[in-house]
Amino acid sequence: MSVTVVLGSQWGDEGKGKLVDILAADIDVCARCAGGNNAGHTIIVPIDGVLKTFAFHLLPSGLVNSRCTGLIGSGLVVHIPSFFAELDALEAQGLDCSNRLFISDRAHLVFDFHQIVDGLKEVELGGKSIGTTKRGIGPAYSGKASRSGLRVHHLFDHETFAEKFRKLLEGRFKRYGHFEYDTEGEIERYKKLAERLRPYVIDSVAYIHKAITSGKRVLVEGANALMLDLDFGTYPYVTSSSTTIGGVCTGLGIPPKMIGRTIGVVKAYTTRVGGGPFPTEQLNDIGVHLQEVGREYGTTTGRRRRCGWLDLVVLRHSSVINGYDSLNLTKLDILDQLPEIKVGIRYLVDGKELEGFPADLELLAKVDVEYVTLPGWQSSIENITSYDDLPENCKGYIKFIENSLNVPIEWIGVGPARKSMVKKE
Ligand code: 2SA
Ligand code: GDP
Ligand code: MG
Repeated sequence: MSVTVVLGSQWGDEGKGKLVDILAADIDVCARCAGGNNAGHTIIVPIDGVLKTFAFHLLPSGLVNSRCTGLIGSGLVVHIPSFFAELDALEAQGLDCSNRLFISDRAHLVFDFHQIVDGLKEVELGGKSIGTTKRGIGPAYSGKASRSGLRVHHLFDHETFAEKFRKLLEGRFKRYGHFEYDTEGEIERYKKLAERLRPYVIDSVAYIHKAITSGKRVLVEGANALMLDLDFGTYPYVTSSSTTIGGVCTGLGIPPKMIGRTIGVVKAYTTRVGGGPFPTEQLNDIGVHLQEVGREYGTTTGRRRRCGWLDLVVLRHSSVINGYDSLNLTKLDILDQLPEIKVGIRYLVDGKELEGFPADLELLAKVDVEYVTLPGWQSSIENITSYDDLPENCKGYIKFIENSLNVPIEWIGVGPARKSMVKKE
């Protein structure tokens, strides 16, 4: 009776979706616990001998496996039109999700006005904007925290829904001025959407407890990543949900003792989308190389991702909070051509080492990153299937990370496709 959890260890886009898809072969339920359709998980799998690419945003990536049921937990914020758009797109690609996709009646709703407000807030911030995905995530979680949000179950009491919706919107007009919005049209649209949504809505607490206690294998798919966590990330340049192991319990309503193992996904270098500090960022040829070879573009917004060296200070911070049992090192193949690879090992301020990852961004701006330089392997590892066959310098890089974090690396990603994953015994 235990749950497996996959979490992002850096600033997101580590390749969580690919690992979730691989693990989903032996999983009954794949659940999302936090975030919304700001996430972007790309999966490349062979279907009838042809490689197909699936992009997941709100729906759990485990759905590619036809025996896996997807659960959208209570900790999420859900834009219902996007839920259906994603579902329709997956079904158009041949993925039949009927009777195996559920959504919690406690999940909060994201409306178009949240997305408008997301954009307006970013404009207000000017040069200090967060660089959000503009999917309305922050405004919807703000409504939840201020106890004025609407939840999925509200959709099924149309009169109350309409009344609360009008009130919510009035509040936004007061705060941001009157923006164009078809309030009554939106209320009518949700009346229809509610009917389409009804078969998907469940009491997710009862569902997941029954699944776990009856021996079903449950996998939780983390979205975003530790450094984007509302509490432990680079606040305020974070998302508005709990992206850590804590968010698994609060976002699904399960106790910590039901979590069996936690796998951290670590990209072999670092990327970040949007604004905010990034100590090992490389604003030079190395950054461009990683961006281009790694095809580092946002899965949801198409934005270029900022790139830099691996940062062990970030990973230690991430590891102590999430307590990883093992790691999946991904995109190691992107380093194939480099003669030398650097790894950030310590942050120094005025020559003195900082103990952890600083909360204060002013302090973070002053850090000097100390690097070690490791030799590259300068050969392609994409078709390698066994750990022993990896070049010695490549194994050296893997061992260096493993030893520095004191967490075993269990999987090594050597290419984007499902088959390009080396299992280290
Ligand atoms: P938001 O929209 O309020 O959650 O944005 C707040 C910050 O969180 C970052 N964020 C992300 N960072 C990496 N990947 C994300 N998902 C997409 C992807 C992003 C995309 O897989 O590529 O397509 O641009 C994601 N979602 C949110 C965001 O950049 C802000 O820094
Ligand atoms: P997620 O948000 O953590 O699920 O990651 P994304 O899907 O947003 O971004 C990871 C990108 O890297 C996707 O395009 C994946 O197809 C790709 N990818 C994942 N693992 C590997 C790998 O080991 N090698 C290479 N070359 N690409 C990978
Ligand atoms: Mg992503």
